[in-house]
Amino acid sequence: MLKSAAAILALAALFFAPFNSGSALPQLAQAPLWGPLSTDPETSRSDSHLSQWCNESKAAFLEAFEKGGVGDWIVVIGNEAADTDTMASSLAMAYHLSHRYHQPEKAVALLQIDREAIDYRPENTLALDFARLNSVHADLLTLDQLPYHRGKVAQMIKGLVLVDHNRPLSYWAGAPVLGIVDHHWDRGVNSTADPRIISMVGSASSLVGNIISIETEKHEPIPRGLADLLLSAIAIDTNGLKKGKAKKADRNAAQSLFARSTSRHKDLKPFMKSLAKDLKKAQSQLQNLTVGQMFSRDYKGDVMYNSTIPVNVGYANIPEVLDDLIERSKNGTMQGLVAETREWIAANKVDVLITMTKAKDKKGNKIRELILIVEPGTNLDEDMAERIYHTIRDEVATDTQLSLKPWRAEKDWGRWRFAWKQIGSGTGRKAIRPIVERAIQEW
Ligand SMILES: [Mn+2]
Repeated sequence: MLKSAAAILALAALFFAPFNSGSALPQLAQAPLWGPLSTDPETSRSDSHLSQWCNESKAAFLEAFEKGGVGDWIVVIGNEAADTDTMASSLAMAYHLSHRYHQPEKAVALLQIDREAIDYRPENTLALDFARLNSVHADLLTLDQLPYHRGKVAQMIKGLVLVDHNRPLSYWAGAPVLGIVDHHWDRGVNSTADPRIISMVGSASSLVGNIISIETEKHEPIPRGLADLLLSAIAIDTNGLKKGKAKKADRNAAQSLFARSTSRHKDLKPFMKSLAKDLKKAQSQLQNLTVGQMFSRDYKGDVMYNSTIPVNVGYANIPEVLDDLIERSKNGTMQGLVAETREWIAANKVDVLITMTKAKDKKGNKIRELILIVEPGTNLDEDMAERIYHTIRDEVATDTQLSLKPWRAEKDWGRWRFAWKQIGSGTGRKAIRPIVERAIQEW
């Protein structure tokens, strides 16, 4: 059954019913993006070849844990923020590895989030629907379905292929990195990976798309749904192939994937623009998420070691400011926000949480805030929390590059938490991370 994009978003809204404010769902582009249902299996919108394969590879991988082991399996992972690019590039890479004529591998894509978190990014829900994947994501392998913790799985598998990041989380230390296809800054590790393609283009999905199109004679054409999914990721990351955002590799990949997609547009450019518009619209529909879901939505965390003590450090990006988060809490107060943040931190066993908020004020000026929370209880006792909090706070507060001033001093945040407002254009996760890492190693 063909579900319209509006219908799937309505469904997503129902899913978050407790906080459904009933506000408008995104207005999708006037002209339908994708072709109609057809009796021709090659062009049919109901073609779910991709979903079928996803289901099969996931089932075979999970079964292998009980039957003979997973020693011959490659797990393809993207980064743990699990955005559309990570989803599309990991599924595409796993598909590619398992379908080439020469040396096909047993490969499965693993999303490093729980299944319910996929919908915390409404653009993911929409892109998956466009690609005709299962509406409740039963065909995707997520963390909550693994029979063991990542650290144990790492020691059992043949190896990892990384897409959309180039250094795996510390949990995966036991697994060899066999391949890398990424568009982030090269951290210079895993030099024996083959392929090792790291290029600062708009989207990792473009790089995987290009591998597929270059090696197209080496396997059957990819499912049309997979071309559609990769195009969605490229459209989001390059804002519809916008100049400056899209590099040559992005345009080339989009062109070749377009020929294989179910798009009903004749021309690539208007199609990509329209696709980006729909997905961007969906991206901003966050009104039904709870405070905790806002933290989970774009979260990157890992374990750091200070001599012998493991410290769980995480970074959350939130596309709204503190005042909005306070309003989002169940009772709309600062205390409410603090309580819900605490709950989330405890549930996720985080010791140090760095939150970066970002929004525009009424005049269109960018506002960025930085929130530091250190929480004893998991790995840290109160003395450790005290020390680590002050070390990070001092490092961050005196950093000239960050240029911060305290966020409303009259608001009581409680112990081991502090918020700043950034002055000027501000900097993101990339700039703050080394400061925090240094502070943790020094305390
Ligand atoms: Mn990416």
